[in-house]
Amino acid sequence: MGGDNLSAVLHGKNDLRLENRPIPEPGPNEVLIRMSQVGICGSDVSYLTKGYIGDFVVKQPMVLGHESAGVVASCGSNVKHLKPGDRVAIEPGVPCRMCEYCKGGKYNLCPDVFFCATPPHHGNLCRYYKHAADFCYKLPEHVSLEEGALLEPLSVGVHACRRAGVTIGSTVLICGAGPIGLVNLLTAKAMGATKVCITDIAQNRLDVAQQLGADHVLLVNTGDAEVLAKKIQELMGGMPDITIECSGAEPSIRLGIFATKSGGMMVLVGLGPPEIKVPIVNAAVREVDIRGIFRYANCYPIALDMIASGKINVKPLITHRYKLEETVNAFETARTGIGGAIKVMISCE
Ligand code: NAD
Ligand code: 572
Ligand code: ZN
Repeated sequence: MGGDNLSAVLHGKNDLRLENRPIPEPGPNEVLIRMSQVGICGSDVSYLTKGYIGDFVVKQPMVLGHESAGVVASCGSNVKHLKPGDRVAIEPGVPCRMCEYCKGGKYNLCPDVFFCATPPHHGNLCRYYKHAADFCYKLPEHVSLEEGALLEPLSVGVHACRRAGVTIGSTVLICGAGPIGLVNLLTAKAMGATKVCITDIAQNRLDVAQQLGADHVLLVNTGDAEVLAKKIQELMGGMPDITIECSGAEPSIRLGIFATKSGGMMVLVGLGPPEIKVPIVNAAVREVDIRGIFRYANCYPIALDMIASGKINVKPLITHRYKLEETVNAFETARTGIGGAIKVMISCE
């Protein structure tokens, strides 16, 4: 215990402090990790600027950060597959392992999950952090710690595209070109989608999407969704088989339903207001299935293999880099999106 463990602690709305905390002791099935790279997620920014997301309220000081990778410093007595010095990506959600969801393999639906930087659990934007060893994935030498941290948002893309049924020849509409829309773009292309169209209300985000391989981009507004759906059909040469909604905005979800081909699938990734008005009868009578996703399960190994094999390149998502000591500036960049920020990465070394 004791020692230097500088940590980015959120004390409440707009009250982020860098503080020294005790270095934790790993349990028998845990590893102590010297943190290296932590990406800032939109949820970290929401906790900072609003103090809550939905029912999850910051009521006590909480260390931020859940997109992370580091180096194993020490191992608990039962840990066999890792050793000090190993570079690992950290899967931030550790479930109970005992409930029907965990036993059935859908451990993302476990009601008793520990998830980094979701109140009341601490995250890992700090120098030292302990974690369940089996939720740490050793990185091959040629995969960087930054890429290790990006396995987290990439896993959201992998889970969404799998639930959407993206396959060779799929035509896909992605709504919203933030980090999550972009990892879905990369994943859908890697899974064989032949045409991917992406929308946003911000042209600079569409420019990035185009550089990352989007076949079509469409600058949308909050106007008539049926008119926009027609535009997408014209642009793509047909209605998309699949829509992956990554903004959470009501007009975009409405557009997603109208745009998707009859018999197709829309996956809701973006989470906005809890209740919204959508053309549900249109979806029903055209047999457009609507699915949600909640984080991911069993996706880290796939995301890692996609990066290690060169099938997906997430490096261009990183637009800004800061040191742990510069965390407040890093969050300001992430919050404002200044300088075309997509993924802001913090080095804890
Ligand atoms: P972000 O805010 O950076 O990106 C959202 C993008 O949507 C922005 O570029 C914004 O300009 C765009 N947008 C807003 N209104 C739009 C509209 N009408 N049409 C098209 N685009 C529009 O956020 P992000 O980090 O990319 O995350 C996206 C969403 O995914 C968030 O709602 C987040 O909470 C959610 N998310 C959900 C899960 C899950 O498990 N379901 C996991 C991770 C993230
Ligand atoms: O990387 C995981 C992740 N999940 C997000 C957002 C950002 N990053 N989700 C959106 C918010 N929900 S939630 O259920 N919640 C705050 C726990 O509203 C989780 C998924
Ligand atoms: Zn996140």
